[in-house]
Amino acid sequence: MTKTALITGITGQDGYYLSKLLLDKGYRVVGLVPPGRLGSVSKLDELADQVDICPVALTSADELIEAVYSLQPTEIYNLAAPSFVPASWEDPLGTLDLITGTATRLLKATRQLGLSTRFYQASSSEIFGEVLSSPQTAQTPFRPKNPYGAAKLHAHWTMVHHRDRYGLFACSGILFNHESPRRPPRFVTRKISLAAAAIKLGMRDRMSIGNLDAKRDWGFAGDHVEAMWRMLQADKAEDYVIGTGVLHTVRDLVSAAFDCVDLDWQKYVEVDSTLVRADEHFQLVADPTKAKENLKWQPQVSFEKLIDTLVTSDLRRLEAGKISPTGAAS
Ligand code: F7E
Repeated sequence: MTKTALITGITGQDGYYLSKLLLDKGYRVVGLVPPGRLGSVSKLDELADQVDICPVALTSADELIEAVYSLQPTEIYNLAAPSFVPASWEDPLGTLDLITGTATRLLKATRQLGLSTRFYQASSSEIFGEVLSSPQTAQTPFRPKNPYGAAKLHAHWTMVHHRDRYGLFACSGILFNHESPRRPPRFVTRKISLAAAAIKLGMRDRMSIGNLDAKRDWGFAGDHVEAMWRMLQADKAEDYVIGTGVLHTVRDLVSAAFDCVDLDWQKYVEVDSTLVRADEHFQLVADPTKAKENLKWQPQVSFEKLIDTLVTSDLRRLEAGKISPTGAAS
């Protein structure tokens, strides 16, 4: 029988890669998209015609119950979230409602309908926040430092409570940074790859950056969505941290990107102190041992290959006039 996967946040980066993976595996893929955002379905490019779209207000418990009941999904992937961390300070309540509210409403719908649907909650390394030890596992204490991390943590606990109390097959993937050419350019990887490509092509002459010493565990989004799917195929519902286990600085990232276009980054990059985030001295890096052992999951794309893919993609899109040198689609 054909499996049905229901995805919130389908038009984002992870929604694209997850849809592709599930379609390749023969799933029927259904995206729950708020009626006011149906235009964003075109972001799925060639997949837009292969998935079904169900217009649903994620803020409406009734609409979600109706959608889950009529679709009877085998699996639900709850990916919807405003994902740019600094923006969560501007709208903490909206962030909380979209992240925690959607998770809670979907979990409640699954539980009330008594379905055997397996549930994936997209969690984030931001729930670890100000860590006291590195690397992090699913047992590391959570000390989020921003409204985004706090909302993701609330959604995580809500999922755990539903699993413990009602026996739902539900789990969290605590994902570290994962990137691709589909990442919007306000995130640091695409910001840098786009600038390196635009400067190489003579379309820009400078780039401003925040903290060059900030460190992250950067992987490829296509690898990380594979882990989401594997979590829902396991015998037991458990939470996993998903990351490469390798830390790099933003300076490494800048240097790797400019190396790809044979430019000396120090001539083009300037630090803008207004872009430096407060309190970012901690090291968020995954210990993916459990995912490797239980799920046989391994990241396939190295940091260097990832950066090369981003820069090459931005060079091509700029040359083809598909994006502007500062990032907006044209
Ligand atoms: O920042 C530093 C910045 O904005 C990465 C989201 O997917 O991953 C993502 O969140 C690092 C930070 O992503 C600039 O301070 C320096 O240390 O690309 P980002 P993020 O905030 O880590 C987590 C796991 C999520 O869950 C989120 O949804 O880079 N950084 N200079 C800068 N970052 C930006 N954006 N711009 C700069 O100029």
